Formats: sequence, structure tokens, C-alpha cells
Amino acid sequence: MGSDVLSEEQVRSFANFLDAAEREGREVEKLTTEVPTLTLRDAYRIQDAVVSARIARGERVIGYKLGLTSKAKMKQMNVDSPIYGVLTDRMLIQPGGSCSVADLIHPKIEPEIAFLIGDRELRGGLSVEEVLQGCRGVCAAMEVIDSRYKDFRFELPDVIADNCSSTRFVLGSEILKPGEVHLQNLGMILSVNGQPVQFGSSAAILGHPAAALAELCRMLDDRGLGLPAGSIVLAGAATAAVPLPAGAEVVCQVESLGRVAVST
Ligand code: OOG
Ligand code: MG
Repeated sequence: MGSDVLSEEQVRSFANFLDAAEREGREVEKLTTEVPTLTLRDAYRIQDAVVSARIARGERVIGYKLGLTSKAKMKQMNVDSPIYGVLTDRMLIQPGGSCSVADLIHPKIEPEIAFLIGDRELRGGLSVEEVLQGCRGVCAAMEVIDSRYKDFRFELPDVIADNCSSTRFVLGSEILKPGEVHLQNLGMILSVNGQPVQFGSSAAILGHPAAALAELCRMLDDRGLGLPAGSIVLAGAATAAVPLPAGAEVVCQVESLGRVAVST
């Protein structure tokens, strides 16, 4: 993945810039305007520093999310390769809970499938079957994303540095064992205020949502990391995201996996 270009101080300074934008609910200029040559490796170093700032404030890392694992998302955001970000306990909305959009910049919501990793760490080089064996559960989910960048527009290194627009997420309460359901081609419907707005299939997620999980293990392994036991993993949206207004009731229905709801 090449070597570091930015100094530790530059990494910290970009991370503080993005962290402040998140806390103040304020959009900012993307980093590649100032550093057009920002590398993916340095972008993940900035992401690490953004997450460290959250941990320093008492947040706990509880998992990872993949981004841009479907053609629909790649096309919507005009970027073309899978990425990952970190999920903390502060981002988790309790089932049936609500998400205030007042503090957010320009939130969107998208349908997801979540994996619950079992009691062993997962490393790289695992097949779809092997990662599934390492899961204790799978469920329907939704992710609220909110880019800290102006007009929700960015290049690949920008969005990685911004922890992949991670903001909030909610898990369905029905948890199935991976062996109990064929995950490859499940219909997914996202509805806002009773109106279906996005239709997709779990097959849109790299051909199989567990392929996204295997890809996450590979990307972490590239950086010398494992996927910790007990992690929650969002596989990446199967459809484009839709704007999330105030006063809305949003439901994601996933065939065989059940439904998950959130109000704003
Ligand atoms: C980047 C995050 C993408 C997904 O599921 O593809 C993502 C973005 O679109 O802002 O979460
Ligand atoms: Mg997502």
C-alpha cells in the first residue's frame, strides 16, 4: 500500500478538522482540494486518528462498516472501490429508537445487512463460507450516513478519512444464524413514511453480502489487523441512499431476515 507521505502532525490536524466538523454539524471543504495527491494509506491514517479522538471522548469501537460495495452506491457517489470505516457505540440506535437529524449536516439513509462476528477473531484470506462460519448472526439493518464534506461530494481518500461518512446505524431485532438463511439473493425494500423508495437485492453487495465481509477481513489484514471477535459489520448498502428528513418513519424490509425501523 506504499509508505506514509503525511507527517503525524498533518494527520492529526486533518483528523481534528473532520472531527470538529462532525461535532459541530458543519460541512467543510474536502481534503483533496488542499492535497490532491492524498494517498489511500494516509487517508486510513487520518481515519484512525478521527476514531482515536472519539475513543478519547469515551466512545467504544463496536465494529466496522463497508462502503461502496454495490454498483448503485459506486455510481451514486462516483467512486469505484470498496472501503471501510469504524462503528462506535455512540452511533448505534436502539431497536425502535429514534435518530435526531437536527445535529446532522445532510443525512441520508440506506438499507444494509449486518453480520455479528462470533467468539473468534477473523483474519484475511478467508472464503465466503469460512467468514460465514465465523459469524454468530445476521440481521437486517439501516445506516444513516452524513458526509462532513460540502454538498456530500468527495474523492475516495476524502471519504476514507471521514470514516466513510459513518454517523448512526440500527440493527433489526430478529437475529438469524448464517446457516439458517441463504443470503445470496434476498429482496430489500426501503420505505419512508410508508412509501417504498428503494428496491434492491443482497446480491448487489459484491455478489453476496458475505463477500463484503471477506473483503473487509482482507483490507484489515493488509494493514496488519484482524476483525475482532464480537464485532458488528455492516456489509454496505444494496441501493443508493436517500435523504433522511425530520419527522420520518423509515423501514427496511429484508426478505427472510425481517424488518428494522427508525424514526427521526
Ligand atoms: C460513503 C459510505 C458508503 C455504503 O454502504 O456504501 C456506505 C458515502 O456514500 O457517503 O456506507
Ligand atoms: Mg452504508
